[in-house]
Parts: sequence; structure tokens; C-alpha cells
Amino acid sequence: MTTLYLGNKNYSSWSIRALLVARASGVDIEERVLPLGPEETYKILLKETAQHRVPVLVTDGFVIHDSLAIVEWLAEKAAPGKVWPVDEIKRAKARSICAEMHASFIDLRSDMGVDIRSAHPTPRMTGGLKWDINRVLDIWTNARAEYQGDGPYLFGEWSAADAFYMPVATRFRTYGIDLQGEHEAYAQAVLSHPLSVQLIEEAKAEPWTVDLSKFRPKSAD
Ligand SMILES: N[C@@H](CCC(=O)N[C@@H](CS)C(=O)NCC(=O)O)C(=O)O
Repeated sequence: MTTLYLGNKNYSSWSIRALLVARASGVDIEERVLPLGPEETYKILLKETAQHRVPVLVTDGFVIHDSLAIVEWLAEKAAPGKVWPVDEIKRAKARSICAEMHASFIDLRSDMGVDIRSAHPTPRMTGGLKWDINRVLDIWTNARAEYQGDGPYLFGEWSAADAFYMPVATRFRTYGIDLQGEHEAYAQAVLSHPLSVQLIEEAKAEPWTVDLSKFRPKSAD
């Protein structure tokens, strides 16, 4: 049996990424949501996975932690094209922008925490936050300029790259970041993908409320 331990779908961006890919992969997985915050969550997580952060995947008695490693494991189990693009160049580029999301964007993640179902005031535009937002928009521009003929997602067809940038699109909505032209078109496309629609509905239905200031990232890990 394979179990994916997740944080709140409303707040936990890394959980969302792994979950979207898990659902897209077609791999048979039990989803287990543990709300961020309560002590009980970390007790269960430590006892059952020996980790204290989500997402974590447990399969046949071994543990894979960290969203990117989970996505790679899913890609190995899934049919070609379900997780990464089939085309070698697209696949390499998709992996690059996922790795960049995973390693960077500290100001964006810190000042604009994911809160799918809410609206928050736009934060003060520090140099770091502006840099991060512009870098995301550049990534979207470059991918869309090259692959718009292949479909509405970053590399044409939906891939893990879209799962990694979906929680950025929700952040832009939550914090009132005005998008134009191709950026708005991409945000609309990724947020209206059936996997996103399902996840947003589930996030809205969650009973927990979390103080985002307690979960600000302190480093790139
Ligand atoms: N690099 C990790 C980051 C995991 C992470 O920071 N998860 C957050 C939730 S989005 C967490 O578990 N926070 C628990 C806490 O801070 O108490 C990954 O990509 O999976």
C-alpha cells in the first residue's frame, strides 16, 4: 500500500504539488491529510514516517520525503507523459523550472503564503518580492511563447511543472496581484484544470484555520 501524507490543501503548497501529481499519475495512493499546527499532527508524522514535514510518501515500508523526490518516484511508476512531458527537451526544461521553484522564491513564499480560499491585502512590494514575482512571470512567458501551439499549459499539455506553479497562481489571486495578457491566460488555464478545480473545492471545504505567519520559510529547504 502507498500512502501520501499531506498538510492542509488550503495552505500547504508542497503538499498541493505532490497531491496534484499523485492524482495525475494514476498510481493507486491513499491520501492522508494532517492539518499543520496541532501537536498531534507531528506526533503521527514522526511515528508513521519519521519526518516532521509534509508531504511524505510511504510505500512498501519505506519513506520518501520532499515534494520533488515524491514527484520523481511517481514519474517512475506512471505511464510516460502523465508526470513529465514525453519530449526530452520539454522534460528537461520542466524539471529545471520545478527545481528552481523548489530551491528559490523565498520572498514570494514568505510574504504570500498559500491561502486558497481567502483574499489578503497585497503585501508591500520589497525588492525581493518584486524580483520573485517577475521571475515567475518570465518563466511563464518563456514557456508559453515556445509551447503555446501545443496546448494551454507551460509545456503545452499539463505536467508536473503546472502542479509546481499552480500554488503560485493561487497566491496571485489571494494577494490581488494583477496579471495581464499571457500571464492571466496561463493562470486561468492552470486554475481551471480539473485537478485544480477539485483541489480548490476540497481546500474550501477544510475545517481548519492556520496562522500563516507561523509557517514562514526561513531558508530555501
Ligand atoms: N522541501 C520540502 C518542504 C516541505 C515543507 O516545508 N512543508 C511544510 C508545509 S508546506 C511543512 O511541513 N511545515 C510544517 C511545519 O512547519 O510545521 C518539500 O518540498 O517537500
